[in-house]
Formats: sequence, structure tokens, C-alpha cells
Amino acid sequence: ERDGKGCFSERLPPKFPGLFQRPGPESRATLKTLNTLGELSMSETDVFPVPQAIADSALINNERYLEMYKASVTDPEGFWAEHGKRIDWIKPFTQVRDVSFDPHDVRIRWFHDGTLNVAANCLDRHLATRGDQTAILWEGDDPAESQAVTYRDLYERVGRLSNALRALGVKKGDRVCLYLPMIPEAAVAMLACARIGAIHSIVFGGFSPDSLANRIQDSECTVVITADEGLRGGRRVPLKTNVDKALADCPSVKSVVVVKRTGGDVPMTAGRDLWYEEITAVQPVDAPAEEMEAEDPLFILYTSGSTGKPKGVLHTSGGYLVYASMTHEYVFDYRDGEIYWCTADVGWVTGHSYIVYGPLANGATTLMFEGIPSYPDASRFWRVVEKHKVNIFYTAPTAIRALMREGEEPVKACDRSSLRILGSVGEPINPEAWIWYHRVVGDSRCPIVDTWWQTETGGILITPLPGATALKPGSATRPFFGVQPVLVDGEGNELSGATEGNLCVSDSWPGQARTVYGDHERFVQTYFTTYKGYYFTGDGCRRDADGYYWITGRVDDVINVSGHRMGTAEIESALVAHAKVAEAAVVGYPHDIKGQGIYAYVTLVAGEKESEELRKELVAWVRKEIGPIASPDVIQWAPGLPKTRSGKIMRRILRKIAENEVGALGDTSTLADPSVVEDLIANRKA
Ligand code: 6R9
Repeated sequence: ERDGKGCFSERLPPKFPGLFQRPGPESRATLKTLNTLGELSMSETDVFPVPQAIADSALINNERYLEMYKASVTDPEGFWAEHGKRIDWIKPFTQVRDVSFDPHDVRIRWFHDGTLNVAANCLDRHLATRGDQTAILWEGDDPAESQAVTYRDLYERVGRLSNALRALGVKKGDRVCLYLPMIPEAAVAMLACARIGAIHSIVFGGFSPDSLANRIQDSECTVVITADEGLRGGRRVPLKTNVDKALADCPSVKSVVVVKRTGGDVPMTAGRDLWYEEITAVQPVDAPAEEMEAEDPLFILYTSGSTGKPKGVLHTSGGYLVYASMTHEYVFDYRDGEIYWCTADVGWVTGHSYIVYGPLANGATTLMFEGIPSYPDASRFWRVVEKHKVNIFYTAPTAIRALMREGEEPVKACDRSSLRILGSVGEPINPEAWIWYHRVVGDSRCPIVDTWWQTETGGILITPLPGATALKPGSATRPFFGVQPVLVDGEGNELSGATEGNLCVSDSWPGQARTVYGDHERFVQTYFTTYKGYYFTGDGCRRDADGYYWITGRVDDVINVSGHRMGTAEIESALVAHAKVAEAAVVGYPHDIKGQGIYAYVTLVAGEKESEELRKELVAWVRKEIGPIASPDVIQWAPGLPKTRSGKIMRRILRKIAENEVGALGDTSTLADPSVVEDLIANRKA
């Protein structure tokens, strides 16, 4: 059984057995009294109250949170009519929302009669007041390299590229693929697309030529913007070479624009490939901004699901920008003049909303980091914090866990007194990592905002607000304004009070994805049919007596490796595409650093021999097919896979074996051949 959707009854166990000690009934017995939302009832050891200094100065305190949250769900029209004004509209909207989650008629429109330009909101409107302020503070892979790009510089760079893209024939609605390293040109390219109304589709530089080709084909991009090579941890990433390989199979692409990053020697195809520096140098800096409707597309971002190929999640302009900018301001309690650093890559949604669009719409200084946390050494993050006096720092639990291993010295060696707020995103943070982040990195001074959201949600949905929310390590705490989380059982019945279930959302918010590019039916099927009337997130979740939400991980066949979403079906297809593989099943298992690791069971075709050499070959094969982020951590040879009599693979059993929970296999009576399981247990890879 691909027991994907709605399999709450077969929910995965906690990702960190023994480590991820979510408060169980025992610790709840220490509670004083049960209370309403906002008034905490836990013992002091479980809760980190809002520091007084932060509560006094923050944009939103708890009273204000409760008031605004109530207004946002009792009168969403009025609430969003007001907050929709936080961005500049060319033609102001008069309509606030038009929403239906009915699977026969899924409709999500926000501010739909308004017009705007997203790039003008991120650039032009700041020129008069903060033209000379740094917009992008770029820190290179090499610690000796950094660059401050002011709002005026950024406006001019975006203008030149907008004109250059128009000269290449790119018009409103065309798709442009970006396959770039973390350099300012990545933000410039996003904003240039937004300025001329082209739809960008960013593909993370860690994806293979094949993955890149599939994404380019699916959205029929006409232009690719890339760099000669990327630079990460001192190593070169062959971006242009990967593009050349991908384009063997992408007839829609007419031009490739290449940024010179390393100066590495890369072949240029005459009539197709152009140097970024050459085509932008000859263009003027002013480029008229296209007037876009609120519901015109802004970007496509591919993400993995439980079945099939990655989906092109589509976000539009008005609602997305309102939501990205509002959450950036409130969740990080962002103040004018602060230095804000999100360590994500622009290849993921976090980079879209919280490196580029949210911060720039708010006129912030956003730090963009090209490198990795471990280069040149394990103190790199903290050296950057010290060097640039970072005030707000937002990263992923996997990075925290990796750095935790290096001890406290690399952190303590650097001055972190500028830090005010810390953030976490991408996967559940285990309390041990949370406490270390809080105590060591933040010197027990800085609130941690554990922000839960998804590519599909466009922005943060469940999160503490620094001045309002007492924190519990491991909990994403409470919903943001306008967000109505609902927990349902396997049949879709809404559960109330302290409980555990499948996490859904019962009403829309402005940042919600509008469709899957080119396949609206798949959008409806994936998110709106499992539980009627709700948006289904694919995550499991617990709600405690204080109304706090604790995300427990995916309930479908998606695994989260170092904060990166991977569909197990994709990895299986890649394995099966190898000539020597007959069958493969992939599951997640708890991994100390990555959160989840990739565990693959592989059945070879008859006559092929299991060997260490072949194991390495298969790992390399998956890296080539999908990219390094999909490399299996474990390959176990499986003479047979556990199947039902009707031939369906029982993944529940495979997960238990991978997790080494072999005592708890559950019901195995439907197995066609029980001896298969005994063999797998006996040959389990540690
Ligand atoms: C923003 C992003 C989404 C999936 C999501 C969930 C997991 C993200 C989390 C979290 C627990 C958090 N996730 N943030 N789980 N606590 N604070 O990561 O988007 O790449 O689409 O992944 O990541 O499982 O469903 P995306």
C-alpha cells in the first residue's frame, strides 16, 4: 500500500526517538491549570516567557496578538482590506477575496481587481527614502569577499536586466528559468522578471541536468539565466555545463544568459548563449514596470509530492507580496535599519519569501550568503554575524544540529551581541537543538521563532511572534493572523481540544498557492480532495492544552532531508531506471543531523550480484539522475519486498525496519510471503 494520503492511523513515529521528547501525558500532569489560548498553563521549565524588554518594545504583544487574531478570523474581509494596503497598488483593489475550497470549484483570488508591480514595490518605492541604504549585503563563499548593494544600485541593475530581457523578446507571462548560485544577480534576475511580468522558475543549483531539464520542459521556459560556475565551500559547481546538458532536451529555450562568477572556462553556444555582463552593460537603467493584475503569476517553484514528478507550485503577485511582507515584519519583529539574515538558498521557497520579496518589500537590509556553515570552519555563521552585526538570524534545524556537534567554542569565539531574534524553518526542531540554539547562540536572550510553512503556503502560517508568544521548545506555537489550522482524523472529522491529527487549514490566506502550473486538476486532487472543504498540508500535528501546535512530520510519502523535501517515489523511479535494478522502495529513517535520511531497499534483476561497488554505483546514479540532495544514505539489498497478496508494497513495514523498530511491525497478516520480512530484518543496515 502506498499508504500516502490521510494515513494518520499509520502515522510515522517521531523523527528523533529518544531525542525528540515531545511532552507526553506525564509532563502535562505538571501543568497548573488548563487555560484559554494565550494564557499559559505549563510549568516554568517547559516554557520560555517573552522577555520583558522584548514585550515592551515589540510591534505586537500578546494582548495585541489575541485582538488582531480574533479580528482576522471573525472579519477576514475587513482585516485584509486594511492590511492589503501595506504595499503600493497602481490601481487600488476594491475586492478583497474570492475563495472556495469546494473540490468541485476550488477558487483562490485575493485583491483581484487591484493592479501592481512587485519589483516596483521592492525597489522604486524605496528610492526617495532609502536609495543609499544597503538592500543586499552579500557575503561570498570566500570570507574575504563581500559586497553592499544599495537600493539605488539594485534598482539600476534590475532595470538594465529588465531591458536586456525585453530585448531578447521576453514578455509578460513568459517563463524564465533561473539556475544560479547565491549571488546578488539571483535577486536581480527575480526582480527583473517581476518587473517585466515574466514568471520566474528557480531551480536549486544542487539539482542535476535531468532534473533541470524536466522543470524547464514542464513550464516551457524560453530563457535560462545561469552562471559559469557556482562556488560553495571552496568547490566549484559546474552550473553552465549542467545547463548545456539539460538543454539537449529543451527545445523551448532560445537564449541562455550567463553571469561570470568564477571566470571558469565554459563553452558558449553561438546564437544562444550570452554573457550577462555584456547584454546588461549596453542597456539604460530605467525600465518601465509592467502593470500586473493582483492574480497575474509571479513565480513557479517545483516541489516534491508523494506521487509523480515534482509539481510547479504557482504563486501570484498581490496577495503573495502582502503576505510575505507582513509575515516578515511581524514574525521577525523587523525594525527599520536592522540587518536581517536568512541562510536559505533562493532555490527554495524560504529564499523567495524571506531573502528577497518579504525583506525588500519592507525596505530591509537582507544578507545573502553564498557559502556553507562549515567553510572555512565551523564558526563561519557566527563570524558573519559578528562582521555584519546581524540582528535577526533565520536558519534550519539541520544546520543547528551540525554546528552543535562542533561544540560551543566556535560560537563563543564570535561576538553575537547584535543578535535580537533567532528563527528556525524547514523541519521540526528537536528540543535539544532548540535549547542549544537558545542558550549558546542567543546567550539565552533571543526569542526563537520556529516557523512552520510550506512552498504551497507562500509564507509562514504557524509561528510565535517574538513580543507576544511564550515559547515551548519544539512547538511552532500559534497561527499567524488569518490562519485557521484544523486537525482532522483519517475520515476528515474535525478534532477539538488537545489532540493529534492531520493538519489542514480551513480558510484561505493571501499567500496561498493558486494552482499547479499547467495542471489545476492535480492541484485540486493533491490539496483539496483528501479532506473535503479543507486545504490539506500533508503534515501530522499535535495541539496541546494551550492551543499550541507541534508539527510531527509528514504523513505522506514525502521525506524531509536536511530541510529539503523529497518524494520517495522520485528516488524510487531513479533507482529503477538503472539497468541492474528490478525494484526499489525508499523510506525515511531518523538521522542525527539531517533529521531524516534516505533508506533504499533495492531488488536486483535476476543474475546481478550484490556488491559494495554496485552500491556506490547506485548512489552515484541517483545523484546524477536527481542531484546530490537525493543521495541514498543506506542501500539494503532486498531479495524481495514485503507485499500484500494483491502486490502492493507495505511501506509501513519497511519504515519500521529502517527505523529499527522491528518489535512493532503491526499487522503483518496480509503479507503474501512473511519470510521476506525476516530476511530484511536479519540484513538490516545500521
Ligand atoms: C518552508 C519550507 C515544507 C515541509 C512542511 C513540513 C516541514 C517546514 C517546519 C516544518 C516542522 C517547522 N516544515 N517548516 N516542520 N516545523 N517549523 O520548508 O517549505 O520546502 O515546501 O517544506 O517542511 O513537513 O510540510 P517546503
